[in-house]
Amino acid sequence: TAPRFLADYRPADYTINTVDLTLNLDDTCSQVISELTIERAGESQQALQLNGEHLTLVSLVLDNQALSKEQYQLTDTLLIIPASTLPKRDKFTLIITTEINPQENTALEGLFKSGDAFCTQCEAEGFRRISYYLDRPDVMATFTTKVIADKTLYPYLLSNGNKIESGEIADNKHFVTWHDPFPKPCYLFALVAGDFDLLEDQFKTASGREVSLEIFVDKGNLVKAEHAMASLKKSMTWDEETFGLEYDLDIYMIVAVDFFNMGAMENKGLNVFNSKYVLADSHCATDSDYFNIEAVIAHEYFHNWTGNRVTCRDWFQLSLKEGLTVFRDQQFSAQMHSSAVTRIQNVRLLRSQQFAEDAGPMAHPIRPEKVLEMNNFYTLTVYEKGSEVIRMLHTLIGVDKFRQGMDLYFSRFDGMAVTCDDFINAMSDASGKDLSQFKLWYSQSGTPVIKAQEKFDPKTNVYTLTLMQQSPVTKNQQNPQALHIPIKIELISEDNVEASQNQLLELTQTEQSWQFSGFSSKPILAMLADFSAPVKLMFEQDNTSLFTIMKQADNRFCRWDAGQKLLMSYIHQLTFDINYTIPEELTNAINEMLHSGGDRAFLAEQLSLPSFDEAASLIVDIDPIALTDAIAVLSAFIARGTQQQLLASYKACQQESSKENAVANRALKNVCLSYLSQLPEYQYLVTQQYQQATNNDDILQENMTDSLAALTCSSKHNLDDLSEQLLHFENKWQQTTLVMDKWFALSASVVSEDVFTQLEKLLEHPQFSLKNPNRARSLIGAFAMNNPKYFHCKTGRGYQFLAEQIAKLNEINPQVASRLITPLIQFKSYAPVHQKLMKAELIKLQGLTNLSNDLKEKLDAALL
Ligand code: BAL
Ligand code: ZN
Repeated sequence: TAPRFLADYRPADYTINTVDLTLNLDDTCSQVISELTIERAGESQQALQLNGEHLTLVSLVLDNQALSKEQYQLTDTLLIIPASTLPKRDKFTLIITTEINPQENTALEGLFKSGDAFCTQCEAEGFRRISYYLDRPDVMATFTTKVIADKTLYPYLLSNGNKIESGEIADNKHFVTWHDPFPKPCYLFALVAGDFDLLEDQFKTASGREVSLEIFVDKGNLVKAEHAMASLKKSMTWDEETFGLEYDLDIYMIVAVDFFNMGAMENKGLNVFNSKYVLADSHCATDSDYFNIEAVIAHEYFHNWTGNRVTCRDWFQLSLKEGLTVFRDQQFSAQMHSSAVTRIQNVRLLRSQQFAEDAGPMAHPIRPEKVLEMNNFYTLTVYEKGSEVIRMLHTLIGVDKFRQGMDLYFSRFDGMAVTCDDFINAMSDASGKDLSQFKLWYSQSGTPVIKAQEKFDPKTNVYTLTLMQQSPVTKNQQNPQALHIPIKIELISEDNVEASQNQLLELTQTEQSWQFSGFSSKPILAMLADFSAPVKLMFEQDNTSLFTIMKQADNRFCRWDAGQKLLMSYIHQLTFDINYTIPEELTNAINEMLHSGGDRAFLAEQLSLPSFDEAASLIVDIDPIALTDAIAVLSAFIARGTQQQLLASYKACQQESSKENAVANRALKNVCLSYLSQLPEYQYLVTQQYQQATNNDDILQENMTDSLAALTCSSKHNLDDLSEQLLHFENKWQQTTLVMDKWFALSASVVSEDVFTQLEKLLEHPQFSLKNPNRARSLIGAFAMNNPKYFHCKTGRGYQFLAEQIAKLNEINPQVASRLITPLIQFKSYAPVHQKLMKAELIKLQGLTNLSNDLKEKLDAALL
């Protein structure tokens, strides 16, 4: 297959107005009858070319006439009906009957079996595995779907829209017919059939309409759906209050399934979710699971307007709906929780993963220009950087104008498939702001670097700040232009707090200066308040200034960031010289922070060291072993120098019983534990916490966050109790799939040479299967992402293990294989010995027979 280009977009020659689907479900041979009303939109000599893959065509009927094989052509990917076969009329009907094999569909695109249930995943291009269709988002049709299946095995038959008919038929079968009144692209089609427990609730919209809310989960899991239901109702209220957006159907359904490539999918009225983002109770889910469930429920709900009511013209525009919807879910989470902590976590993800992607071989603008496999572009760049771009817009025009822009966007484009430019134009028209330069964020890739220089003239008391910007030059981007970048700064006046200033600077040129007065001495600059732009900052600041920012900046993000910068500078030093003497001013400052207390969730973030990936994204020619050692040495230094305070904080958090602060208390407590667990004299705390949280006589005291935190300490430091704890945990949770995922991840993250023997055993574990994406990710992904010391070990064994699993997954599930290859294709960031070993594995993979497009695209880019 050849790549597709944004520049080649042209509207479809035909549109489809209505789709009448009948699906007769069977494990190995489901029959799909699709009756389409089609209308010619282009020239009459154009053939009708419908996409279709892995389908068995049974029959084709055009305007009531069966077509013979001579009247059409079939390829592996297309059904072509030439103009000579088509009627001269502009409108005609086509009835296509196909057969598919859901059981064999391990790629989990189209119709597949997840355990005992049937379900679908059509975004981006999965509908073509269900029936021949114009599988592109700008073809929008009204769907009526009749689902037929065995009534004992599949009591629930679900699809999009409202239920209009149901009944029983011969052979113990029944059917339900659904009608979705909103025209939609086929990527939003969904079908689920199975036997579930159902959690029901109601929501009354602002205009007074009653909506039924239904969450379907595996039998026995009803209680675990309550948090998801509460999150859904919060999301519905938030979107009404924040953007005036109401839900539009009479029913909103969510189904949780165990086999799913993505986190969740926003199909109209029938979201299908990875069970990981639905099921929770405090015994089996951590605080971050709770947070993520709420965020993903919100994200999919928000898509009903940003994605479904207004959708994408073509897949290059994916960030139109994803960047915007991530921004919306981030704003929602920030309001539901601590805004500073939420923002810090957004930024951690961006800096650790998206910056690496943007510096690697698959770097692409948030609106890509060339795509071989669309599934490869559900990326951190399109989602997270895409959200940062929307956030910058929000910063530049302000909250009120942003809302007016959203209103205008919906009034212009409701029911349409549009482009990123359409969105920006609505924002520009509503706000009066010229956003023409801002649009470059959509077409340039790479993380821009901002250099800052400052000057203070003691004679005039004028402070001058000069900013320079440079976006990366790459093979695909020879001549990047200056971007329009909002830079929020804070100038801290140490001697006169009144004189401190907060400013929003609009950097639009390659180099630009601003002058500020009103200071009696040089102010201290805190850059990028709230992380106002997704950029890398090059600005040398001495430790004294960083300590001042940590203590005095208004903006909590700046306080946190100054601390991280300081910690990063020590990590950097230690990578060159592991015996570098870390100054005690660091432990003094941490002792002081712990002593003075304050917001514990924020303190937990301040105390958390930059992760391996965050640190790696700031280093060139990474020596991964030196980097893991440097982080470990810094961590142990902090532990030794602050142990009394850590212990006091640990105990204070443990004793605090207030339910409101429980999450923040656990966050701080577990950061303290992770430091203390490095010192032998405190390792009893890990044992104690594990016991209390996992093996308590009072089951109400058991808590997964605490249990997992203790186990993580054991696994990270390979403590004596580790194997006993892992065995206990495994026995306790063997029936609970999502917790077993955590067990596999922990087992793969053990920092010990023995991990390779363990990995082989884990692959043979009766509960392990590469066919389940969560399982594959929990073992292979956790090893490659969370165990840098052994993934990057000098023998190359870690790289080899990953490549071997990817080779197997290439046959089973190319999407999962393609996600997991990420750390290997970023080989150019590493020191030459590692590069060589990683590259050798990539070359082997490139030689696979049956290499999927998903892997091919990434391997070709990496090895170019
Ligand atoms: N549209 C794919 C899943 C998501 O972003 O919500
Ligand atoms: Zn999304």
